[in-house]
Amino acid sequence: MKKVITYGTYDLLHYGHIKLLERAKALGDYLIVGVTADDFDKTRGKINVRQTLEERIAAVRAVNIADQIIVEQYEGQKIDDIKRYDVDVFTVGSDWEGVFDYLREYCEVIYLPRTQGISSTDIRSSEATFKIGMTGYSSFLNKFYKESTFVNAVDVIGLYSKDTTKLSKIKDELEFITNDYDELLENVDSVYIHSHPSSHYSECKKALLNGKNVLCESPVAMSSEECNELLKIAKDNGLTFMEAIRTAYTTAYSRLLLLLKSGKIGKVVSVDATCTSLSSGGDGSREKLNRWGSLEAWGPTTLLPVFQILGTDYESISFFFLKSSNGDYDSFTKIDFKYSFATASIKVGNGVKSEGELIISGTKGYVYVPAPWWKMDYFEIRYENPTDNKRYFYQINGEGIRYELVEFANAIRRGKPDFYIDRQVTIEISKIMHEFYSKVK
Ligand code: C2G
Repeated sequence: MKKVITYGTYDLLHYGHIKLLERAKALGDYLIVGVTADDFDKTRGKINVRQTLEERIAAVRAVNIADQIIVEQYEGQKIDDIKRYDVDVFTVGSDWEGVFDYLREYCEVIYLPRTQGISSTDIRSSEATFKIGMTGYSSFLNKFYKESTFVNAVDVIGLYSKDTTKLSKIKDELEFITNDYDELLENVDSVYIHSHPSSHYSECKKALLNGKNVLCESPVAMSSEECNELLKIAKDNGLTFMEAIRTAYTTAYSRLLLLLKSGKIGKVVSVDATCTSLSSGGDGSREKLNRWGSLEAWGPTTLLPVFQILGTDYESISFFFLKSSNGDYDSFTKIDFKYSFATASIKVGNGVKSEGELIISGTKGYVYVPAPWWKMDYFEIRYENPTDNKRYFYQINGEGIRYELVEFANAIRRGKPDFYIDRQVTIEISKIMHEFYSKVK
């Protein structure tokens, strides 16, 4: 029996895929199809895959050409599979011409002509593309715009800003720039808000009341009342309202949460998160409009693991903060939480430097995430006996912004909130902002 193997993502299965499978089958008597796992696709840069692995396997199975379906999970697996299944022929479309010649050492390699005129990318791009307008002035928007070019379903076309001095990189890329928020809203269907935190609530509210989907940097509001109001407007109008803490959308961070919930380090008794920089938030300029307090700049990022791991039912909270030399904002803040079963501490600085690590302590071991943990691609689970230590690595591109945008587009398309950040966490972050800044200001 002549065995043939081929691999693919097979997203949104189309006739180009089917013709490939038919010709692959005709090369022998038994066809094995390797469908790529979600993580594997993300690792190799395919972040726009619309369907889950289960859906893609079901679609391949439904066309009844494959004799066996396996999952491709890691780099180099093809060699293992060819040996494991005693394969005679590896085949793939001609768009991969030459890439798999190294497999000739193990089996025959045949590249089949790719079917012209159809691709999953074309299908995805032909569907709704969301027109996004950005708000803000930080140089971070240059990065956000660049990241958006990797995401099929979104077009960042406009910017509302009162100060574009730091945005020269994207001025020529955008269809329009305006200092009139109404004009921005008239020309887009979604907004990404990265203005000063004190403007988030008003900008979110206006966008939502104008029927726009909103992706807003955290904190989305500076009080739980304002936050609840925004959530209600979004719900009542069937709009997507998503909090942009990009850490939440990285593979490493979401896998870390799953490992913790599965008891890998026993009961979590402490979460310690530190984020500092010397000029984060509004480009570090100090005039009133742009200066960001340490908690405004880094609070949401550090509070995310605290609330997602320990919950929001802490018994007590205490603040320590230092003001900047000119006295008008918090340059360093430490917040301690006491739970009935655990403790947590965040340290944030804007104008203060420290080691930006995340340490999660447990009754069986602990998690160590090195700086800059908030754009993690690597973490360790450490135990009493170092030989039991485990290391995890998940490729990340662009700090997680593109994955956040993919989830935003998916949430709009699905018509229901993303499941990465629980609404209670969003509300609690806004509440902490109010409690803290009513003390500081
Ligand atoms: N294909 C084709 N014609 C098209 C589109 C795709 O012949 N119009 C072929 C591809 O060449 C590939 C298979 O269909 O052999 C699946 O394509 P994709 O789902 O796009 O996955 P891809 O990542 O290209 O698969 O490691 C090998 C890769 O996984 C190959």
